[in-house]
Amino acid sequence: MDKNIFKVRLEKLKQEYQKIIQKPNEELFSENGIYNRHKNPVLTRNHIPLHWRFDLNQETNPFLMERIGFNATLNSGAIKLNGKYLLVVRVEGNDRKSFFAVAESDNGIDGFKFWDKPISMPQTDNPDTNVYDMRLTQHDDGWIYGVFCTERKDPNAPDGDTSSAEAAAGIARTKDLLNWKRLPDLISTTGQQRNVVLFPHLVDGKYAFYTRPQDGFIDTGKGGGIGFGLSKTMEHPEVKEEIIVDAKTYHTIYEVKNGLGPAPIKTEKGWLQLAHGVRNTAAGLRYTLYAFMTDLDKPWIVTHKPAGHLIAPLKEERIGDVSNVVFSNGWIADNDGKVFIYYASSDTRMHVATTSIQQLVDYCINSPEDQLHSHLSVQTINKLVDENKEFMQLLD
Ligand code: M1P
Repeated sequence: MDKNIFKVRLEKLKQEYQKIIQKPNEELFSENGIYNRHKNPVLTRNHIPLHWRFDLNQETNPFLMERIGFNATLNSGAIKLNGKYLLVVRVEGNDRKSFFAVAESDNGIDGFKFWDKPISMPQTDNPDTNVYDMRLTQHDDGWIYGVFCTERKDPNAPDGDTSSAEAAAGIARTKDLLNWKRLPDLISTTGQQRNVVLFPHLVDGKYAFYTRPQDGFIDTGKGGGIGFGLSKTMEHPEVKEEIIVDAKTYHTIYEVKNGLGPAPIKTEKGWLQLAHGVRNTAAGLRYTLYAFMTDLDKPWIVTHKPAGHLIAPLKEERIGDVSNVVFSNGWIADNDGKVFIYYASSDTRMHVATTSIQQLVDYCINSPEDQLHSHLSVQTINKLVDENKEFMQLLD
């Protein structure tokens, strides 16, 4: 055995890791003028710290082999705290278990580095098998809430069915993303829940949740749509009634299902909302992101909703563990109105797109709605063509 193998590998691994976390990012030209993608992913599995992966003791690991492997860094909650851009990342191990870990950057577009250890999430009486997709909400009550999906084996699965699962909304709160207090899972009467998001203000003196009721683990069945319901407390969270804010709809990008992304951003003109929509294709489910606005005082009423997707998987984003997917559960609005949209591609890696509140509001208010029929789409295009007649010389 080459005695130097440990030393040589250590140097190489350190160099590669530094290259990854120091790689500068670059804003790309925006064809649509709504947001700018950035050249490099902000987080990949290569950003996982070496001390999470390798036993660094030469005596017990003479080949410096990876002892714990990581598969993906995806669907991340986001928040700005003490001037730092923080992502609560869904990290997935090679063992398929996901968990949460915080990654921090000074500027929000590059230099993301994981904190020393992943989050040790306290358990309820019914331990989570898997947890993922945390939405962060800085609530008026002073707590930062993390609402996430907790998944457990379906207790009613027939013998031999080792796949059926139940999804519910797990809840924990913190002040610093380091110390978390677990609260009971959200009780709702509408089946399984994923993509649950806490609204930052009380509504009628109650905590308000965006929900996504569904009959099964994958299929929404008769359920589906982005829902909204109220709970008297967070200590015993229970939504007794859910109204549908944004329903899944035939022949749209959210025909099969949809779900809210991050907690909404407040603007003078209403709440900016980001969601994912899912449709079925011969190549499998296609996940895209869309934006809409809800009323300032009644955040369960949609006021503006452009047709189609805002962000769809493009180029290398289209390929990964679950291909043809973009998913977002985190964005950050800076005080100057700049917005950082954090999105994962194909359940594999994290990206950022930057824009502004002004641009997103303009997009939501002034982009045409989906008229749900091809001939009406053509009418909409032709209206723009006619209105553009007097400006056509601009294209010469
Ligand atoms: O694989 C795509 C996404 O599938 C699920 O989304 P939804 O809840 O809408 O079905 C989630 O498991 C999500 O994590 C994943 O990115």
